[in-house]
Amino acid sequence: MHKSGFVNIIGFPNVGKSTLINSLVRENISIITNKPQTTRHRILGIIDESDFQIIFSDTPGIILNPISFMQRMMMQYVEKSLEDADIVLLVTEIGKLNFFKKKYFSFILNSIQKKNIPVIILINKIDKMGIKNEKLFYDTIDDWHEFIPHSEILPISALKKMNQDLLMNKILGLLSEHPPYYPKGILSDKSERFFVNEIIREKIFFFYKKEIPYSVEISTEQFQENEIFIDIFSSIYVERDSQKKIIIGNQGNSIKKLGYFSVKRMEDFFKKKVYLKLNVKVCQNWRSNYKKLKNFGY
Ligand SMILES: Nc1nc2c(ncn2[C@@H]2O[C@H](COP(=O)(O)OP(=O)(O)OP(=O)(O)O)[C@@H](O)[C@H]2O)c(=O)[nH]1
Ligand SMILES: [Mg+2]
Repeated sequence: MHKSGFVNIIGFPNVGKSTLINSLVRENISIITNKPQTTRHRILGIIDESDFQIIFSDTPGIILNPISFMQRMMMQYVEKSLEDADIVLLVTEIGKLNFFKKKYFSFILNSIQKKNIPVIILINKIDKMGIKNEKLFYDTIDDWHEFIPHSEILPISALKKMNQDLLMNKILGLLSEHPPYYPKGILSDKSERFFVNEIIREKIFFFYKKEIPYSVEISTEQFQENEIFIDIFSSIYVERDSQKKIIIGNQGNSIKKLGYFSVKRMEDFFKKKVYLKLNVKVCQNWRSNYKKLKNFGY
């Protein structure tokens, strides 16, 4: 008997969806930052054993009022992942369910429940729980039970891998018999260039402030690999000339630092020496330009 299925992770921004997928597949396939709206794509992370294959999906955090074209595309990934899920993992944090959250969750859950897709509600970041918010934690669980009676609720810590075995057992219990959807041994659906782009973007989130990380998109024009090293050429697109100056920094110091730390992370990820050339280009209003977004792989 072989089990297989799509387990799709959804939730509001910054709740720990990417941390969870990385922890479940035991590889850093999705970038993590402490800022909201880090993930912009749907990223598959696949694990398999001889008797099962689970295809997890990380998705962008739910934006209630998407403004730019990019945000709308991001929300399309969320919608799509609600359509093809065999199981939904709804990630949330400790906190009361206010009117707006309830309204939006009802909307999502209606569509899932109509299709009889099982949902597991994951209350994440319980490692942060102290005596002070213990009451809030129990209130949160009560809120969810009241909101969705008989729902499956599991407190977890994606960061500390708390209750991960329990979660895996629940998932395996819910999965149906099915041959593998993907050849065994494939970690993700994304290309090497995608991971390069994401690593650079992660470092930009880390080193640059305010709107810069949100105004940036990366395109890797060259990825040439041989036995010993990988030669990479990537362009950083920003929306304005002033942002280009900030990315480069005084005497190129900022971009040098960005390059240095990106290479370190890439060498760790690809397990090979990396040579990286970075280039900064201005592409006005790319976030609201459908054609440009398509070129960027949205
Ligand atoms: N203490 C604690 N922090 C966590 C946990 N899971 C995630 N975080 C932190 O929460 C922040 C957001 O994590 P992400 O995994 O990027 O969150 P996300 O839901 O993917 O965010 P978006 O991609 O923006 O929607 C990071 O600073 C993580 O380190 C957890 O279990 N415990
Ligand atoms: Mg994320």
